[in-house]
Amino acid sequence: MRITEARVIVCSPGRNFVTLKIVTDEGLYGVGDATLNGREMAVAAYLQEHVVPLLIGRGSDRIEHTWQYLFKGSYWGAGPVTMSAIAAVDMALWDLKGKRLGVPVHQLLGGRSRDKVLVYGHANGRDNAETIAAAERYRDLGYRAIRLQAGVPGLEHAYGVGRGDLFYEPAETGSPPEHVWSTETYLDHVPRLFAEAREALGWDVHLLHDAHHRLTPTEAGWLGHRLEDYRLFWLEDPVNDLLQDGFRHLRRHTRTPIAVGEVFNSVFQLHQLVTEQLVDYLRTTVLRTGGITPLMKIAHLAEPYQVRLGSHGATDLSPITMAAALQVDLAVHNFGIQEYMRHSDATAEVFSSSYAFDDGYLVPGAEPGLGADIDEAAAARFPYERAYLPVARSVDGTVTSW
Ligand code: KDG
Ligand code: MG
Repeated sequence: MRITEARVIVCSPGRNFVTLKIVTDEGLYGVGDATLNGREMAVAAYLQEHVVPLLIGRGSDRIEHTWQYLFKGSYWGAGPVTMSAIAAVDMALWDLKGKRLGVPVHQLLGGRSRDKVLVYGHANGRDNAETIAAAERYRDLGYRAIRLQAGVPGLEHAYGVGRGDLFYEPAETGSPPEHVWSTETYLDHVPRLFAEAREALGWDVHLLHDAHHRLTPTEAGWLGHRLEDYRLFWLEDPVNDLLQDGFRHLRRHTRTPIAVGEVFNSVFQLHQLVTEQLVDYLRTTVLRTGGITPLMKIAHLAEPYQVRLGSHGATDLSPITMAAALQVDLAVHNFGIQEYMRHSDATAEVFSSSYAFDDGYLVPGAEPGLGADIDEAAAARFPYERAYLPVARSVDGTVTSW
C-alpha cells in the first residue's frame, strides 16, 4: 500500500486534540494522535510542514524503517514535538497494518499476555472528605485502583483537583492560570489524606498519588517514607523526571513504589532508571515517546529488571492513544496498570473507540487495527482554541514546576 494523503486534523471537543489520518491507495486509512497539551499547534505544524511531505508516496508497511527515517532523518533527536509527531505516524501505520491484515494490533505485537487491562481512575476533591467521597463513587463503579488528589488547606489550587466530578482537565483557554504552591503545606497534608482514606476505604483497593515533579529528592524521600504505612500502589513523579540521580537518593529513603515517565520522549531518558532498578513503573506513553514501535522496545528492556508499564492516560491523550496503549498493555508481559480518565461527552462525539470499562478493567474491542477513529465532520464543529496548562509559583513568587 502506498500513502496517498496525510491529513492533520486539529479540533477542540472540550479540549484540543491533534490527529493524523493517513490514507492509502487501497482506500484504507490509519489514525494517530499527536496532541501535546498546551503546545498543540507546534506539533500540527511539524507534521504539516515537515512530515506529511515525506509520507506521500511511501509504502505503509515498513513501520520500523519509517520510524528510523523520521527520527534519525530529523537529526535533532528526541523532543516532545518531534516525538509526538512521529508517534502519530507510527500509530497510524500500525492501525493500517492491523486493518489490512484484519487483526487487532496486539496480535501483531505477539498476541495477548492477558485478557483485560487493570486501570486506575482519578478521585479528587477540594478537601480530604470530598476526595474520599469521590473515591467511594469510583469504587462503586467497579474501580480497583484509584488515584487520590485533594485540595491542600491554605492553598487555593492543588494539582489534580478538577472542576467536575469524574473529569479533570487542567488546561484553560486564555492566559495560563497561575497557582501558588507551598511544599511545606503539601507535605504536612498528604499523609493525613492517606490515613483518612485507608480508614474510610479499607485495604481492598489500590491507592495512588501524583506529586507532579514538585519535590526535591530529600522531600520526596520523606514523603515516600511517611506514606509506607498506607501501602500505595505508587507515588508518581515525586521528583523532577529528568534528574536521574534524584531517584537514587529517593530509593535509599523509601520503600513506596515509584512511577515516572509521562514526560519522557525516549529510552535514553529512562534506561538508567530501569537498569539500576530505581523505579517500579514507567509512565512512558505511546504518544510522547514516538509510538508503539519504541514503547515495545522500552517494555522489553524493562522486563528483566521487573519494571512494569503504567502508561499515562490523562484526557489530553485522545481516545486514539488510549486504544493504542491498550494494544501494548495487552501484549507485553510486564504490564502493571493503565491510567484511565474518562473523556468528556464532547470528545466522544468526535472520537469513537471500541474499548469498554468493565469491573475495574478496560477490555479492548476485537476490531482490526487500533480500535479507535475520528469523525472529521464532527471534529470540524469544534475548532481549535488556544489553551495553556497552569503555571505554578512558590509563595514568594518564584516560578516552580507545575
Ligand atoms: O497535560 C498534562 C497532564 O497530562 C498531566 O498533568 C497529567 O500528571 C498527569 C497524570 O498523571 O495524568
Ligand atoms: Mg502524572
